[in-house]
Amino acid sequence: MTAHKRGVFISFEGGEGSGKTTQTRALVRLLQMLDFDVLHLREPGGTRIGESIRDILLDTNNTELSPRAELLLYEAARAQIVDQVIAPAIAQAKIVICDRFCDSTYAYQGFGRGLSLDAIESMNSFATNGLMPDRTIYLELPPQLGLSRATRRSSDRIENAGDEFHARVHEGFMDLAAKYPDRFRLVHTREDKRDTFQAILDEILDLFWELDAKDTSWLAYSKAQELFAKDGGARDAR
Ligand code: Z5A
Repeated sequence: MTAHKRGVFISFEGGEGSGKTTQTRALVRLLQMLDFDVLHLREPGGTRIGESIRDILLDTNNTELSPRAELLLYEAARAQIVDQVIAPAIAQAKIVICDRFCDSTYAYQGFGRGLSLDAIESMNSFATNGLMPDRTIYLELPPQLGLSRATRRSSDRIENAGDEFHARVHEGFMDLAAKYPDRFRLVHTREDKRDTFQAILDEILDLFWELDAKDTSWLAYSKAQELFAKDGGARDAR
């Protein structure tokens, strides 16, 4: 394994169909090829309890779920994954790649559902125990385009929330990009998945310099080409 002293936590955010799954899989695979100890997680989920909460949250039958109950369920799943998986992994100097984290709550429950942003920020901080990603990659894509990609498969409760809801969510993410420019990096989703991947690598390289990982050859564009050439992407490590 590549030696480093502390873990790195990177989250991915974006609307539906923005390519988070595609890009996180490729990144995890690249880091594994370079011998890093990597965990690939998703929110809500990533633990047995979190996956049960996920089922409740995404179940299209749960139309009566109130916005505040929805918020509390996302935060409960988050507290569980932080305590059970993320905090111990960071302490063991692992690399954690998480598909969504508390910024999704700010955008979906705050801007989307209209719940108090102050309340959400303090609940996020309670659920995470103050553990925030070192870097967040926001894959920006116009909501309509992302939804049309995502709903090619069967859609879930949040995807069904309507165009105006998803436009507000997009606005929420843009608000975060303006508020936290150091952590929250906007990457425009390109037509070519490999170009998007390269843009992501450009936004996270400095984190690996800090780990004393001297071999930066992994940034070579040819590596990204190679990754996407195999199986059209990378295997699911979650
Ligand atoms: N949620 C919330 O409300 N509050 C919270 O606090 C949290 C979450 C944490 C979780 O759903 C839901 O919970 C989510 C937010 C809400 N809302 N919804 N719905 P999820 O985890 O099941 O789904 P998702 O996070 O929205 O992801 P997704 O729909 O699966 O999409 P994705 O992972 O971003 O994209 P993808 O699967 O990689 O790509 C989608 C398709 O596009 C696929 O066919 C790809 O091959 C294709 N693709 C990818 N990149 C490209 C490019 N560059 N060009 C063309 N086509 C592409």
